[in-house]
Amino acid sequence: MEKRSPSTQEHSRLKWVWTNLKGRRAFYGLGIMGSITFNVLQLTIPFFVAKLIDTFISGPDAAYNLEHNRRLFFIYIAAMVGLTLVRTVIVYATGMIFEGNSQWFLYRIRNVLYDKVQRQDMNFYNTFRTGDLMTRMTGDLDAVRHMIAWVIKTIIESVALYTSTMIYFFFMDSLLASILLVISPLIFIVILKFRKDVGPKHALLREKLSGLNTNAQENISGNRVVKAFAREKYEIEKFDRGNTEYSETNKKTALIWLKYYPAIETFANMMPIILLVIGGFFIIDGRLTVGEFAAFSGLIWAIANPMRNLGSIMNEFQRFKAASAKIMEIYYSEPKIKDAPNALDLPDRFKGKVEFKDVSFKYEDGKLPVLEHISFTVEPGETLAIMGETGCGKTSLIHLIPRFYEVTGGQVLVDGHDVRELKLHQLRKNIGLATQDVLLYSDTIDGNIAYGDEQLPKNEVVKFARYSAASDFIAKMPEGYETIIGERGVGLSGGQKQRISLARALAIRPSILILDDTTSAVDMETEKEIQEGLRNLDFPCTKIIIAQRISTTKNADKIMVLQNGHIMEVGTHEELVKKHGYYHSLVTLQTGEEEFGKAGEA
Ligand code: DUT
Ligand code: MG
Repeated sequence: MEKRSPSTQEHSRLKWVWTNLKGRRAFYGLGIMGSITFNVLQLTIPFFVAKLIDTFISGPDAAYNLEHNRRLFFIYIAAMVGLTLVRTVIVYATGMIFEGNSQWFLYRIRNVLYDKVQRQDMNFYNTFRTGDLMTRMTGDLDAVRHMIAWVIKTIIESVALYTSTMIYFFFMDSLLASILLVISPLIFIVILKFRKDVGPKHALLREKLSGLNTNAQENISGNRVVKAFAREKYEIEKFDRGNTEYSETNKKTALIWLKYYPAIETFANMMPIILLVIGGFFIIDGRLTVGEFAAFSGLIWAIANPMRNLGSIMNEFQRFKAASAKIMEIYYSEPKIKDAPNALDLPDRFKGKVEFKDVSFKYEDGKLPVLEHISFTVEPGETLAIMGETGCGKTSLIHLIPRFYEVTGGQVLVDGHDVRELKLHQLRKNIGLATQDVLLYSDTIDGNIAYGDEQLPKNEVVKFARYSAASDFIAKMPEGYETIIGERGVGLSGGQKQRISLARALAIRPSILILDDTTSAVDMETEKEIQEGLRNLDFPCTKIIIAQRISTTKNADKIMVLQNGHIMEVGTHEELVKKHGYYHSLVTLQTGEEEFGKAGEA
């Protein structure tokens, strides 16, 4: 297995954040400096208040100073007003910096994640569920943004405020400061215990949310199945259960804090009491001035609040931890199928030769091999038809040509080159694929057909629609080619969707056209029209067509019948009919030319 997630240590998470702030680090640093400055400046008011009290109100020279030192009085007042203004400007600016940077980070990471998800190979999509990926790109990302905008800011503020206040306290009276300091470790012990309790809850909470989103997403996109089976009530109840669980987990997480909160609050509230009692004695002893006492009590919140904040900081930090692990998993994921370092550069149009050399294939999560010892060649311009009962490996086989999956044995060659040696982009640009489950975008019909080539002129779009026998029904649509078709093409019949998907595959003028059961839902008459269209394409093209109908396959240059991942029969229509094997029995069944008994025998 590929290693998808890096170290889960906290420091590596923060390092990841720091790495991704590249380009904004100086700006972010400015925000941090601003936060520190603002919090140190918080000390100035109590500092000047202490000076005012000791100089003009309760000091020994108070009366004299009040009479003869008025200027000093006004200087103190002006300094207080001025510093308050400066603080306001700083707090505004730092708020903007933190918010701006966090939004910038969010934007950047969201783009990276989208890019990563886009480039993943099929296996990734088999592993991750859409709802979970959506949770990562929304809720989890927001938790990380919150870390940058709020948590880090609050940590810095708390540390700056606490430290500077403590230094100031020691400066005024080291004994009183030391007594107040003793409370801090007690709060720390409580917070560390809280962290141990709440961490796993956040991981669980995140899982529950992802489950809820996945459930909602699958239901909304699968609403037709729900309706068809009249399972609305069941689905609503199922969602309700998930919702209740999520809500309960949320409550439990919040309750954990309530368990620790009283202890923290008690310790924090002890500070003013200690100050009052011991500070009072110190004033009586003349050890402390009234002004200093006022400064102590005016700033006692500045050491109590950071302690109180520790709880929310720890809580948010745990949320960040759970969310960032999920984001980093995608962030560091690498598609396994990618260009070889020395991939061939073949910018020209491919000729369209396809060759399988003793190919074997097994899905990563599957036990049994899906394809074994498959060898065949399709020359440029030829048509290969693939038949075989459901589950025999037809779709798996054609998915190896655009290298959606890697072979487990043998080689797939296009134009004589192993597909692993080709640039993925060039390889896939040369292949037009109409997949078995048609997925159309919520866009106009024109936009859907021109998906692979945005520059495609309108008349060309119409031409490709004509090749795929879609032009007639499109002309009858209310707004013709400009008609918007819904998500997954709601509003079109199965056969209509298939024809648009065929036109889309043709519109890139592929050297290799692969059709996976693309005409299964159209009537015989329309199918004939499509075959006519495919014969008259105005560009050379190798065709590989999976189909169940003899009428689709009989004109192919080569027909290959798969069974259980092996080639059972291969040849032209005439050759295979003579063989009296599986193909012959299909002919019998589908045309009714021969009596039932003979077919059964084959
Ligand atoms: N299979 C997997 N994982 C996948 C797809 C398929 O294990 O992601 C298995 C199911 C099946 C085998 O591979 O047993 C072959 O599947 P494939 O889709 O290739 O069969 P098919 O010939 O295209 O069947 P159908 O005619 O129903 O489309
Ligand atoms: Mg299939």
